[in-house]
Amino acid sequence: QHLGRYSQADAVIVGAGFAGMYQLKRLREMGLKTRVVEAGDGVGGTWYWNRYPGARCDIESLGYSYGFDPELEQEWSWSERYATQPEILSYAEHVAKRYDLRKDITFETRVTRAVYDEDTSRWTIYTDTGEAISAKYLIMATGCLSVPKEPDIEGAESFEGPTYITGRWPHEGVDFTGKKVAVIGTGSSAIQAIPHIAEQASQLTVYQRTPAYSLPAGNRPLTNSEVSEMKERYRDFREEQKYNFAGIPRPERELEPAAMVPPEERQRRLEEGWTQGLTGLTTKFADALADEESNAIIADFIRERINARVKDPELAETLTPYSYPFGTKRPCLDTNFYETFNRDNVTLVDLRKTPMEKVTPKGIKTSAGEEDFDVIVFATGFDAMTGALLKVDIRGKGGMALSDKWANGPHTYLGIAIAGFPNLFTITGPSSPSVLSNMMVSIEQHVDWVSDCIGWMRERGLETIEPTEAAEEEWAEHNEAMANQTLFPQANSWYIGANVPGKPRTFMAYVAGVDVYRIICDQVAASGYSGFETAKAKQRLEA
Ligand code: NA7
Repeated sequence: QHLGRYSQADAVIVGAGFAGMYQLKRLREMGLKTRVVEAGDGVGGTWYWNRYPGARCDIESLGYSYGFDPELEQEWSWSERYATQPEILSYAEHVAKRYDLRKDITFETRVTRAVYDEDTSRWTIYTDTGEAISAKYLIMATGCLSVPKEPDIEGAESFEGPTYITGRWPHEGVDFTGKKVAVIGTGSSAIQAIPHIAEQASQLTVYQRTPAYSLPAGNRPLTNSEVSEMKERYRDFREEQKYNFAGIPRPERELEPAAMVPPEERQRRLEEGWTQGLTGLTTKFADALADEESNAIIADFIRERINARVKDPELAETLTPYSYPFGTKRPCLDTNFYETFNRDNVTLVDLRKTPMEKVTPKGIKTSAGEEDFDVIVFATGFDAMTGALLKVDIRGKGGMALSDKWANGPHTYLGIAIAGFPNLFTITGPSSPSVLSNMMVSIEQHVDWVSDCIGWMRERGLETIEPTEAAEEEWAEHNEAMANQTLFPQANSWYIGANVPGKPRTFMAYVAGVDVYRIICDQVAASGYSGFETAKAKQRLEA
């Protein structure tokens, strides 16, 4: 029995990041009474929480924005090739204001539990502020990389000085001046933060377990003419984004496998790809992420360049990745990451050679000994894809817990819906291609698809929709088969759950591309939502 506040809505959306905000706009326009519940005290999701120094988007700013409103894209101007976290956050705030979204968002409130009632075909959504909301639709817009991984290092709690997690950075910032700082991790977040921390700290020690493949971002201010040219062709560009493999239309993907490309042309393409951002190099050969030899051509090219950026050859070698193919862990873009190790106040600890033993009250102990620090920064990543969904105790038909259903890994249909959990939708859920793409493109595609599905149900007086077990099984098999055609399963990545101790290992992203995926989703809708079962409101019609 719930004794707190009780309210009703047509739809509840969890999360006010870019997914939740657009979903709210769509459902409200369709006439649904919609409530968004958000843990933070502002909108922006990822860009609200990740305020560490140097935080920036790795997708070019002109493409990392909503495409749903031609007026919005005309009135907003990005200032740099890659936008900083503060600029993206102010874009999110601008959007919230422009469409008056805040009035339907409840901030500083966390959804703890959501229970489906088969008799009423409704969800009851419970919050940590004691509210229960009854809703027909529950939409999880909780993000793919939103729950930081719990520090999985012995003694992490025992450190006496301040500790910070990149994904939960204090809003007031952190002053490292004169401090002896440790950073644990060398993923995207660490690679962005380290050059900034090194400039302030008296001494910085970086603990590296697996070296990353990082390319120079080549960030720079955008010129007025670049911005206005994009504004002139934005409508075409949005279409290109939709029907592109990663939602990143430039550079276009080359069609030949590396073996068919003569050496000189290979070299030319590699030099070109080097400056073209996240997808620059993987688009240069059709089989870059599928063939070991093709991939090795790219990996060797990057290794040489990493070596050229670090003065001490031994240090350069320690920073160079060998243990997994390029692109099978998320590649990084950096500004002065490798050069930072040329500074006198920066030290690298190779945890492969001297493994981490524990965090102590004074510092960090590896097999080589203990070092004292004033501050420790955990840049240790996220419980990706499933973390935020499983943090909420979601109960479907027959009281089934989502955590039980997913005990051996997440199964969904299209990454959008889950058998046994009617009228629950997951924006960019597991086994959708989202994390391998420009998130904005994937978010809009999912939100549009879910909104259209709800609209279709309403037109037909349908009360519930859920995927069949068979459709879900088939999608899982298709996903696995596609992933196994690539090199992705070779890396211990967060795509596969390998970064969280004890997490089931299954490849959690659809690798065939957002373009192919969009076509599949559209076909499912056009065929009357094949793979889904729907039901009318029987009891109420009979009554
Ligand atoms: P990532 O990419 O998961 O990076 C986390 C880093 O922390 C990575 O280098 C890990 O090494 C390291 N790590 C994690 N746990 C430990 C422990 N226990 N000991 C030592 N080192 C550890 O997270 P980010 O936040 O950088 O980036 C996440 C995504 O955000 C990124 O992919 C983009 O999509 C944006 P490992 O590789 O596991 O050996």
